[in-house]
Amino acid sequence: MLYSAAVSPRESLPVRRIIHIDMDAFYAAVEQRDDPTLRGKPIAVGSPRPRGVVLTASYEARPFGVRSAMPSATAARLCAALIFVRPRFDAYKQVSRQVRAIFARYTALVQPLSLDEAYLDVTEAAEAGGSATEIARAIKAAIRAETGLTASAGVSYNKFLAKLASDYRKPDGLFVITPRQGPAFVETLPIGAFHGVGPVTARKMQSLGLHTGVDLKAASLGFLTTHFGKAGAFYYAIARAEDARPVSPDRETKSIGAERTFETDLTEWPDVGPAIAGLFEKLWEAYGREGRLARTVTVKIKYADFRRATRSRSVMEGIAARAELERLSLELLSREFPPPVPVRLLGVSLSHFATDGGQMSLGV
Ligand code: TTP
Ligand code: MG
Repeated sequence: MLYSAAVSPRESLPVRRIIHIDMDAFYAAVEQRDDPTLRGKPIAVGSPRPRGVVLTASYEARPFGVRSAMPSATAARLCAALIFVRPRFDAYKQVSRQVRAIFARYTALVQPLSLDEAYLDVTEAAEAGGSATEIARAIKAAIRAETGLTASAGVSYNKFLAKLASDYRKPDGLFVITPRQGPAFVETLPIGAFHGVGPVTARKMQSLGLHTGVDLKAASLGFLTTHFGKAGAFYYAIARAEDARPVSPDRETKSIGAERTFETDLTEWPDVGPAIAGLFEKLWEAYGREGRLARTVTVKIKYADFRRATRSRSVMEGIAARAELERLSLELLSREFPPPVPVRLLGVSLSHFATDGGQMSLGV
């Protein structure tokens, strides 16, 4: 039998040129840009209320230990001078649009990960003249000139390394990891610094004796898939500084969700609200980062006997207020109470994102 040699031009390219761009202290930097009295000061974007969380902190606040996702009360305790600023998602979205327009000057292969972060495949542009590093430098300069903000850039031959590189010299950084440097760079990393290895997986790896990139590289593919399932193959590859994932411009978030398994199963309706308050907090934050309006809310229930149910509700105009998200979710859940058997997990997700025009202006 004859086979035709079907190698696409992109696959036959020896080395890709990938840039990862990430804005510095994004929401906080926009607030300091727009209100000069905040410049040079420790600020946290988020609600100062006791149940509020910090979305991000200015670089002045970071030496105190103030971090994203930290309860506002903790942040205020760590840094007495901390100024809380309410988020203005419209302003962040506006900057995000400007920055994406700058990326588009260099390549159509742009994959945004959030309002402030994107991968760019500049292989073609770099071949046409000008190295990937020069392109990264030009993009940083354009961002500074046109938005008044700084970004950090990582340049490498795959997504995994480009992302690591952008983090390496933050803020206002530019760091390059060449194909020669990649494997050695990964070997020195502590397990917790691998993007794609979350805190839970990191703890599990440590309990298996995997503390650094060297340890991970020494683990066999069989060992990793036994302990980590499908993700094992990904870990095996990144330990070798290999990552074949393409920069895919149309990869869109299809849904955003949060869920919670309860220590004690739920049976009483009045317990539901308090039990999932934190879940709404988490979901609303992630939704703010996505930057597009969702039209559908879905609730998920898992029962003590492991049966599960989902219920959905859609609204034409999109969900723009947190109170609406909570009301719709609780309405859907209230119909399932009292439950036939105790409830062990509840989840809420948002989907059917606007592909255009769905301007996000979230009430907080
Ligand atoms: P990040 O890029 O993670 O953080 P950052 O840009 O504030 O700071 P850095 O210089 O370290 O990159 O996230 C981008 C924005 O997303 C951030 O400004 C606020 C928002 N965000 C949240 O709302 N919640 C979160 O938990 C995180 C991590 C970010
Ligand atoms: Mg950032």
